[in-house]
Amino acid sequence: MSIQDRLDELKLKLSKTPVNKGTEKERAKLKANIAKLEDKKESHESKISGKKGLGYGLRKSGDASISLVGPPSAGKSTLLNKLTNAESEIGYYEFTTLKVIPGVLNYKGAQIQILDVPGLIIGASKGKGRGKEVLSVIRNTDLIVLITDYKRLKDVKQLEQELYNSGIRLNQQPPLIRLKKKVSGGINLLTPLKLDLDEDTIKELFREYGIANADVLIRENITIDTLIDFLAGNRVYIHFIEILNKIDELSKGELIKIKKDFPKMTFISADKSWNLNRFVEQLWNNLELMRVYMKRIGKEPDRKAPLIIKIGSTVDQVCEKIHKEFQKNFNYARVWGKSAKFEGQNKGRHHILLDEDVLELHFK
Ligand SMILES: Nc1nc2c(ncn2[C@@H]2O[C@H](COP(=O)(O)OP(=O)(O)O)[C@@H](O)[C@H]2O)c(=O)[nH]1
Ligand SMILES: [Mg+2]
Repeated sequence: MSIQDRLDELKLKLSKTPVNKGTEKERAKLKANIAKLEDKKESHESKISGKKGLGYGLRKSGDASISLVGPPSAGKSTLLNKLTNAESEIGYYEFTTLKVIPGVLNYKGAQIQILDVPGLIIGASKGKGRGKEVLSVIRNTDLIVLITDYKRLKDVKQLEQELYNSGIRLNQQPPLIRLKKKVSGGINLLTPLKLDLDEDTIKELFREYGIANADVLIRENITIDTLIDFLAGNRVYIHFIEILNKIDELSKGELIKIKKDFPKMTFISADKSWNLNRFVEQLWNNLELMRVYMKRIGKEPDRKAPLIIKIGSTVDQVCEKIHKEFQKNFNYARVWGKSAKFEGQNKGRHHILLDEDVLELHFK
């Protein structure tokens, strides 16, 4: 029996299993087996085609990367050209963009790579088109922007499903689970919460993934699916923004109606440059980046060239980003700005910086 036959069989069985407390353990087992087979199929197929992780031979560059996806002719190329230095071909026909085109958006001193990724189509996660390659590009970016127009609003849910099927979790945090494997003693479950899932079901899922002995700390009300995500270990958690383009073609009444049905969507006209500033600000906020101005002793910092780093980073992480030697030889830092109680305050390596802080490093 092929992997696919086995998968179809299990999926049929799952669809016939009623959803209630009594069938929880059975459903958990079925779902785990389905997830494992999907992963097995995936690695099997990529072995056959001999393809490695990143498709299209693309390299990451800049401080962060964004993938721009959506149905053909939604306006991906138009938007990319408005936001970046890229020259992405704009066409009246579908499938004008056959390869991924990168551009760089310069914003607040950061260089943000935006990739025009055309091939995310319905069926991509099953390998339709160059689906697998396309998904592996998307997987490696920091933010996904899905662009559509009023004619293709119904595609949104399906494209989200394609991303989900390929192990990409949108606007979701990794499950709050800590696992410490042991050699004996069974599964020892610890949680400060009252969980909806039965302890038995949870243990069964761990066993399905070959973990028989471990201390497990669970700090959120997990579901079968989020626990499988954790156990599978190859899921990625990426920020996600949905935009509706071509609002210049809509009446006020039509817009109001769509806004009601899709409250989370951002409305733009790439062609007319409507709402693009707000949209770029939204990109920046979702990337969760901040600026740190490095200062040499006795000199003014260069405010045009910030170091771009994740929000919540420490002095130590800044050192690491600049040079390993900096991290090794660090003595203390002086900090100006929002995270300092007074100008030029002395801080240690674990100090958490805030946006637009000025940082002066002192070494041993
Ligand atoms: N009315 C209108 N047309 C747009 C807008 N943005 C893009 N278009 C048009 O939509 C068509 C497809 O655009 P393109 O950027 O090539 O879409 P892509 O296939 O997603 O890259 C072109 O004819 C564009 O001129 C917009 O904001 N308003
Ligand atoms: Mg295009």
